[in-house]
Amino acid sequence: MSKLIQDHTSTTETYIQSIYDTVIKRNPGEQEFHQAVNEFLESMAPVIEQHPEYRQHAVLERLLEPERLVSFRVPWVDDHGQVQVNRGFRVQFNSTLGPYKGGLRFHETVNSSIIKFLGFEQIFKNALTGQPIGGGKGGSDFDPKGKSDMEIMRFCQSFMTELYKYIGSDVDVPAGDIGVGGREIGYLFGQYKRIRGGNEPGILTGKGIGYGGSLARTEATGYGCIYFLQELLSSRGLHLQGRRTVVSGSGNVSIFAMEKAQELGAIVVACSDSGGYIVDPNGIKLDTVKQIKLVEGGRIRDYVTHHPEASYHYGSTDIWSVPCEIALPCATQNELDAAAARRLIGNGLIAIAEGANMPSTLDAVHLLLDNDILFGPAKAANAGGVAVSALEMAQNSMRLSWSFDEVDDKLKQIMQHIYRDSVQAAKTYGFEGNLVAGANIAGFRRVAEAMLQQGII
Ligand code: NDP
Ligand code: 2IT
Repeated sequence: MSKLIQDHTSTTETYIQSIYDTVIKRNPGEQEFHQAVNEFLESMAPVIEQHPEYRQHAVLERLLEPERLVSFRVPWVDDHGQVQVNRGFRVQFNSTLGPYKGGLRFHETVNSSIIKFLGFEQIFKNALTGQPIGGGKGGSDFDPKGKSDMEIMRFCQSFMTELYKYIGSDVDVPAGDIGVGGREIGYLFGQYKRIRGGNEPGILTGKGIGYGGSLARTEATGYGCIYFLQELLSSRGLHLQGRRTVVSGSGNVSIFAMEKAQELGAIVVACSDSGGYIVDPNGIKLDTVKQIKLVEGGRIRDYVTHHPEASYHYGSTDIWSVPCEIALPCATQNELDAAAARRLIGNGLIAIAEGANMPSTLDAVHLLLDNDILFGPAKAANAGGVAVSALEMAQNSMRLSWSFDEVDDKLKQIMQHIYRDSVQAAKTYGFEGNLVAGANIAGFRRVAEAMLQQGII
């Protein structure tokens, strides 16, 4: 038995601090992972006090250690005949509620810290959806920018040639994330099928509609984020209609968040990519953004050549200087810091819903909550993507497919449930109005209860 469990006299705070210290010691230099754990542990004291059995059974200690982390070499040959070597990862963080589930990220910044922070958050996000899925994440430091279609294909094939050993429809089910969309999932799926010699649609989600994908999965994260935002706003009797909105990024999550926000009457005035941001005071023309980013694979600055009334500004994080009432960070982690939060508050911000994972720094989160800004944390607000992934798995198991509206209705209901559960958990544990804590606690309680039932594993 660990010293922590025997030491009943130490206060809850000391106990939680000691857990955090162990995480730092065991995962040196992994700042993003430390940050995600820190934010989570800030919500845990009242839960641990009300449920001494969690401490007794070392639930937190076990949760913080991934069940498994694999890292592997991904060799591939580029269009010039040169051999390239990347590093692949899969973290299988927690399988209490179901098969490991979570996306694959292809981006040059990927390392074990990024994968572990994403995998850790995924556990609670997935629990919040109410679907039977555990938490995992993976990816590679491969940079898809500027690569030809054939290079992407060869990379995906090499990646899957190693990854296939660790996944399966009842074991671990990857999907997309930054740099991994429908095209990459197709190549990954094809290679898995070729290696295994059988068609197992349940091994990946985000598949093409023609071979086992679910309608509305492409839209799910962005739409879900807006459904969550609607709940947040309606708690104060507010609506999206006519609200000036800024959405960072111009990828999968951002584009469909903009689409649903516009459908509900919001005026989206700015969006970005990693190079900079555009401002269109008359409202972003989404067809142009889709053409540039989804069809041509171009840069967001190209927008101004189509719409000269818009302006382009270098530097993506300055997007938060654009005045707005609604801010939706939908690009990447730590893209919204305390200075940005201060500027947004000064410019009349009402609400934030996080489409990206951990887009706000911890200082920014504290500032926004202290200033009574409606705040939809990532684990809750962007859970719509993985929720519809779970619906894709369900359709694959039944060998049938639901209509777009059926899936969209289920998504809406799931987002409303997540909102209600987070509000309720915050209230029960003394964090009323703080959905960061509410989402952490609601997700954690579901996992912790099932962990107790499954014994010390
Ligand atoms: P995409 O690859 O489709 O789009 C990513 C967007 O963010 C692009 O506009 C990209 O710009 C920008 N971006 C990426 N990295 C950076 C960076 N370091 N600095 C500034 N901008 C950056 O990814 P998704 O839309 O799928 O993912 C966006 C976020 O949403 C991520 O945090 C992801 O983890 C999260 N998420 C995704 C889900 C999904 O279903 N896809 C589900 C839940 C969360 P550029 O084009 O220049 O690279
Ligand atoms: O961060 C996320 O929730 C995702 N990238 C989606 C994961 C999934 O399995 O659909």
